[in-house]
Amino acid sequence: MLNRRGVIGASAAAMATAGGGGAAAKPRRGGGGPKLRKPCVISTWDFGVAANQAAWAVLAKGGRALDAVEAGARVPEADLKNHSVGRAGYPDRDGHVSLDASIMDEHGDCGAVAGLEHIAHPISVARRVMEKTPHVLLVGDGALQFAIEQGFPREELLTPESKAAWEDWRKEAHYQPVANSEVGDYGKLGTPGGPHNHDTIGMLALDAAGNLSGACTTSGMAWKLRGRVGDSPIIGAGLYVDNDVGAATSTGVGEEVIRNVGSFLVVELMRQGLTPQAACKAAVARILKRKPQAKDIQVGFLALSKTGEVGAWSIQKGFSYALCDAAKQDGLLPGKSFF
Ligand code: SD4
Repeated sequence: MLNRRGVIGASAAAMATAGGGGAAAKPRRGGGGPKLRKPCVISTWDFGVAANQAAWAVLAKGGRALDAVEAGARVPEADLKNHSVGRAGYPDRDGHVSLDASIMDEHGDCGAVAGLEHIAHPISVARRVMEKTPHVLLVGDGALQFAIEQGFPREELLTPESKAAWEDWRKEAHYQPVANSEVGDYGKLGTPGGPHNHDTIGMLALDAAGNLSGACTTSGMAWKLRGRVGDSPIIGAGLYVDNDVGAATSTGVGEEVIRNVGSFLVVELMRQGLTPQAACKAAVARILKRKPQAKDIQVGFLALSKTGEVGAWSIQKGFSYALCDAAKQDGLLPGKSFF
C-alpha cells in the first residue's frame, strides 16, 4: 500500500505520462528544422510572409501571441487575390462562400466557427466564441447570427473573379464532388502554394513572454459539398496548442487530417521527445500508412516548439512556410515531403 508520499509521487508520475509535463526532460529525437528566437511567428504557404509581418507588428512590441496570430490571419482573409481564405474565397459546389476558422491560446482556451457565410474575418469571430461564450464551436446560421450580434459587418464574399472561376468549374464538373479539387486543379493553377494556388493559412506564434498561440482560417476545399467542414475549425485536427510543449497546424485535404487528429498528434509526438520536424514527418507518415492512396493528395503540417524550433512536412512537394523573428521578417522555406 502506498503511503501519502507514495500516492502523491505516483500521481505526479501519472500526470507527466498523461501529458501534464513538458518535453524538456525527454531527449530530442529526429532531424531538426530551423530554430527561431522568441518572439517569433511562422505560417503556412508563401502568403504567410505578409501575414507574419502583421503578426510581427504585435510581437515586436512585446504583445501577446494570441493578438499576433489574429492580426496575422486577418491579412489573407482580407486579400481579394487569395481565393482560399476569407473574402474572395472560392465557393462551395452551390456557389456559397463558407468559411472555417479556429484559434487557441496559451491557456488551452479555444474558439472556432465552421460554415460561416457573409463575414470576412472568421478568425475574429472564432476569438469571440472563445472569449464571449462558454462554447468552442459555432456553425452555419448560428455562427452568422452570433457574428452579427457581435457587430461584424455582413457582406457578399463571392467576388466576380471567384464567381467566374466557379462558373468555369461548373461547365465540366457536373456537380460531382471530388476529394481534392485543388490538387485536381494543380495542372491548371500551378504548384500548390504558388501564386495562383494558395491554401489555408495556419499560423503559430511564440511571444516574448514565452507563450504560444495559434490560428487557422480557410474557405476550405474549393467546390466542396454544401455543409462540408474541413479540419481547420476542428481543434486537434487543423490546430492545436499546448503551452508546455508546442503548437501545430495543418493545410491540405482536411478529411485526412481529421481522421488522424493531425495537429494534436504532432504536439503529442513533440511531447514524447520528437523534434517538431520529426513530429510533422511522423504525422504525415501515419496518414500514408493508414491510407496509402493518400499519396495522391496534399497534406502538410507545420509545428513550433516552446523553444522556437520549427518543423514542416507534407505528402507532396510544393508546401512552403513563412518564418519571422527579430533577425528576419520575410523568411520563406520549402517544407520537406515524402514525394
Ligand atoms: C480544408 N485544410 O478545408 C482545409 C483547406 C486546405 O487545401 O488547406 N485546402 O480541408
